[in-house]
Formats: sequence, C-alpha cells, structure tokens
Amino acid sequence: MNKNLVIALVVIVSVLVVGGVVFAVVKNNPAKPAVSPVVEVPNPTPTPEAVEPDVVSATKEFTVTASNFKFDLKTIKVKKGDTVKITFKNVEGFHDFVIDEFDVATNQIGVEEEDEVEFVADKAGSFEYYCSVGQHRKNGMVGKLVVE
Ligand SMILES: [Cu+2]
Repeated sequence: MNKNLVIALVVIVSVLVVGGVVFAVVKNNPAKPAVSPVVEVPNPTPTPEAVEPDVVSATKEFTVTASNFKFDLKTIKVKKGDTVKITFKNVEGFHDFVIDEFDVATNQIGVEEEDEVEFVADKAGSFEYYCSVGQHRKNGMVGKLVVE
C-alpha cells in the first residue's frame, strides 16, 4: 500500500514538473512566431519585380520601307536591352539598311525584295541608320535609332 502511494506521488509530481516546464517554454516562445510573418511579407514583393526585367527586354519589330531616296520610318525608338527585329522592304531603286554601331546591315535589295535583320540594342544613345548604296546617305537616306 505504501509503495503504491509513493509511486502515485512520484507520478503526480513528475506530471506537474513536466507540465510546468512545457508551459514555461510555450509561454516564452509566442514572441518568435509573431516575428516570422513580418519577415515573410516582404518576400512576395521581390517576385513580381523579378518578373519585370523579362517584360522590359522585349522583342520590338519594325518594318522599314525604302524608296528613292528615303526610308518611310524616320525614327525607331526602343529600350536598352530590347531585341530589335527589322523587316526591310524596297519599293523603288536599289537599297540597304545599315547601322554601324550595332554591326547591322541587310543585303542590298532591288524592288519588291525584302530582307530581315535582328540585333540586341545593348547600348543607349542615338544612332544613325542609312543606306550605303552610292550617294544615298548624302542624299538623305538616313534615319535615327533611339535607344533609351
Ligand atoms: Cu539607297
């Protein structure tokens, strides 16, 4: 009988001690979970920003039509990093489309022909495009590529 009583007391005391420790630990911890959500909130924000560069560096397509002695498109505006795709068409004479700074040059083409060039506008500034056939550049066959 006495042994059973002692065992019962030991069990009761153990439960109280363990329970008290667990309660103390739980009571001290709630402050930490409250901090975590605050840290996690800024995380969703960088994700949309990380997507934006893909949108910024888009492919911009233009059609430039040549005749004696001009391009129908006087100015081409793109953003730095854009991939620029130009379809060059000729409706009169014999012409090409050249941008020295980007090593861009179409074939020299005749009437009703067309050629295509593609390049990355990887530097900002204003660059002249022109026709390199004969004196066409001097005759005003020029335009401006603006990279912002
Ligand atoms: Cu020309």
